[in-house]
Amino acid sequence: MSKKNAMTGNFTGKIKEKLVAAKRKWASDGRLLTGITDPDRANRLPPGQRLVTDWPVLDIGITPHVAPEDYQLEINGQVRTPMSLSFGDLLDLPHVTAKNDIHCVTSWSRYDNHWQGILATTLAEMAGPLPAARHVLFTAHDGYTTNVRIDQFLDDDVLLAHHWEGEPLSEEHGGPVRVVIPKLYFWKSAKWVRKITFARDDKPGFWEERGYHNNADPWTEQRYDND
Ligand SMILES: Nc1nc2c(c(=O)[nH]1)N[C@H]1C(S)=C(S)[C@@H](COP(=O)(O)O)O[C@H]1N2
Ligand SMILES: [Mo]
Repeated sequence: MSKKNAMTGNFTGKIKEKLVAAKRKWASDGRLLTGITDPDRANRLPPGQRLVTDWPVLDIGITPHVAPEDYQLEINGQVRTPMSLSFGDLLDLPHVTAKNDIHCVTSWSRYDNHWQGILATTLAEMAGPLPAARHVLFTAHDGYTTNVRIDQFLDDDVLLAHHWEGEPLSEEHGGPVRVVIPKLYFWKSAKWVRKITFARDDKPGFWEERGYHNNADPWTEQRYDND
């Protein structure tokens, strides 16, 4: 299984095949589904979730080592101004601090994460999505991909984060820069993001192709696409 992976060109190493197989099985079995929904968010903890105080590391198994000085973020596709931004370019943009909760589909949630980063809307203002842009596709340095609708990306709480709890985001959690989309299950928040593509058409990402829900709303338990 170490053949060139179809996901991206710079994919190297071996993914955690067992973990991927187990999570695919969860999807086909509908594991963790409670059948309860809380669309109005009456509770802080979404259905079927349990609170943790540590911060689990979850990924497909390759931790890319990207030095901040080598980091580039490409923004392309259906935009007026495609661009490539270095880490320094990103640091020069207006910054925000934000606090939010993380909800991972494997059932852990973590409250009150403090981030520093750049709003997705700031990047969108610079790149200028064209009217044809309806979806946003993320590509990461480990080959991982994920996808959201453009309105989900342009929500006012979506960040490109590079600090967590006042410290540079650690490598295992996606440093130098990761996406944070608080309203969706955390698999939509690409670590080590290297490309943000505004697209006319949707394109399922790594987990979306393996049985996970395209929309990923924790409050209505959109865990799997067969529910
Ligand atoms: N590049 C990349 N981003 C990724 C993943 C991954 O494998 N690669 N896994 C996703 C999943 S399933 C989860 S739950 C979160 C975990 O982020 P954490 O390790 O910081 O908790 O990252 C998401 N983003
Ligand atoms: Mo996850």
